[in-house]
Amino acid sequence: MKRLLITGAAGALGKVARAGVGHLAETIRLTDIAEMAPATGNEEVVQADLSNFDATRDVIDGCDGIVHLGGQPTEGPWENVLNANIIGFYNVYEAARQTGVKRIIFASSNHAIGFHPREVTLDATARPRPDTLYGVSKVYGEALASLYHDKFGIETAILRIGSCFPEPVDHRMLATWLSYSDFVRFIESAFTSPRIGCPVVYGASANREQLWDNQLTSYIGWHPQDTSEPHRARLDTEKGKPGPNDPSLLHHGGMFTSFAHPDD
Ligand code: NAI
Ligand code: 15L
Repeated sequence: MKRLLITGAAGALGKVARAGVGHLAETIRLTDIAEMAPATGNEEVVQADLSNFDATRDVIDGCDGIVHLGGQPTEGPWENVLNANIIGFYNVYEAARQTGVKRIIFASSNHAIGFHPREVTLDATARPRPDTLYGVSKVYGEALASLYHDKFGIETAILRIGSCFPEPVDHRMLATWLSYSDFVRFIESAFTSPRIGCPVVYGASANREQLWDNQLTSYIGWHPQDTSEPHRARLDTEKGKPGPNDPSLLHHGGMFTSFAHPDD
């Protein structure tokens, strides 16, 4: 690639991507509504609000690929979900169409399917069952990705990320944890695979407990290498072993299923 754009570059995963994928393109363009560290090496830094179409088009113009991480990253007021995700996701896809972007990674979330009961293993064919307005916005983003692939030929790897943090912080994350290194490996696979189409991939490391099955999208060639298991004993000590009816272990989305309406 000549130029790869990372949105949400000031955020947690944006910083991880920034540190890990510099080799994937001649130039890495970084964007966020928030301030970012100054450009070094082959980087360009452009501050922009993705809810503004013209600003989004300017930042996307000249890019071949996008790692789209920017937006509202959890449940929050409808106004935030609407601007950053509903409007923001549309702006990214429409600007990508107008400027000829070929391939996108869309950071979706397990909260797009969060209300499925945990004992049902899900694959890419699972129907959406969002657990929050945030989850609804991710289902909508996935639908946009599908439309812009089928109608306009833009490929998207839809990554339904579990819990991408330095380490798992509770028992649910023993199943949902995605290590930073496996996240970077996913970006590499999605941009080096010859053809990806528009697959739904679940973003979890090679944990002992698996809620998700990526067999249907194995052609991408992503092989997670890390596991949450070394953290189990620490979590048992710190948090105590959860019982079978622990509310955080009833659904794929954990406690998000019990969040109140964010505007109440
Ligand atoms: P984060 O909150 O650290 O980063 C999000 C970034 O988006 C922030 O830097 C923020 O300034 C930027 N942003 C928000 N509104 C914007 C706008 N209107 N225009 C431009 N930039 C805007 O979140 P994190 O953890 O890095 O997540 C990145 C993406 O991955 C998000 O889309 C999130 O929904 C998704 N994700 C993350 C998971 C995780 O475990 N970290 C799990 C599932 C999904
Ligand atoms: C997400 O979608 C959030 O972005 C992240 O902060 C975590 O809450 C994660 O899901 C999770 O389910 O652990």
